[in-house]
Amino acid sequence: TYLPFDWDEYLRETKSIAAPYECFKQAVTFPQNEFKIGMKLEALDPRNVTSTCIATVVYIQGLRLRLRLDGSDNKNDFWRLVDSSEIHTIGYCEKSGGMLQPPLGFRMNASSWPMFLLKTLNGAEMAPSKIFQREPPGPRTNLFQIGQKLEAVDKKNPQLICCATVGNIKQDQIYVTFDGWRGAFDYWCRYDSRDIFPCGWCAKTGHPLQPPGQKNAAGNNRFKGRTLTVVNTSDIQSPEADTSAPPPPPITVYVYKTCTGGPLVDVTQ
Ligand code: MLY
Repeated sequence: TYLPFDWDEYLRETKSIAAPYECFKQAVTFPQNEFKIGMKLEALDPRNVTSTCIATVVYIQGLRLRLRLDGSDNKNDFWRLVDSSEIHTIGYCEKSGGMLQPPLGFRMNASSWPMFLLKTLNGAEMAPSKIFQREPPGPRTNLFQIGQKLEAVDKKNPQLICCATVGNIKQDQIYVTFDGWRGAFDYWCRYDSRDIFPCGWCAKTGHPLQPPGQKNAAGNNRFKGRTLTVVNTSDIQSPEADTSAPPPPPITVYVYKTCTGGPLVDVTQ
């Protein structure tokens, strides 16, 4: 069974507060997710947002859909909420005077697109319009404050939603920092991004939440100490050590913040 992350305990431990619900462009009453794997719909090509393409639902997680553009490869899947404004029922594009486009990186010759389109839609299960949800309105201004906690999509691993903190604010942008990670995944986004959620959103919508990582600078991690890596275990010698044996693999040790380490400990790790 899946134990949801204990936000209350974590907020207490880190002496921090959760960003209030009003900060987010997310539904207050949760819509149902009635999409099914295999259903087809229209989606904007995330790599070329002026194009509307055919997409297939390849996976479902809580209120999110994992989508793959028809005619594209499986390396460019992306995720959308069931109440995203970027997905529509098939026929929507044409009704609004547009034309379905091949995805960026279409596997075949562009001239085969019309035939490909016919074939991909022939006999397909099209997502019915009643299961698409209206996008929530969202706040009119940036209400976030530095230090507030939230849940955020890791854009480099977009299947993951993780514990995060507002690290900075600039006009209508917030800087999302991932708790317990060193900064490689952090990003700026608009306050009304659909990739950020209030604490507890994952648990309530049936989506897994990644707990904080264990590599930590700011002390906002449940282990309270820094994570340090022993960099050179071969320097650890006892009189009876067998010098011909291969060195043991590196290990991770948890050290209290007050500990300054020693020559074997690389505090920059
Ligand atoms: N194992 C991968 C994924 C890291 C995910 C980081 N997120 C949760 C902020 C890596 O180390 O690159």
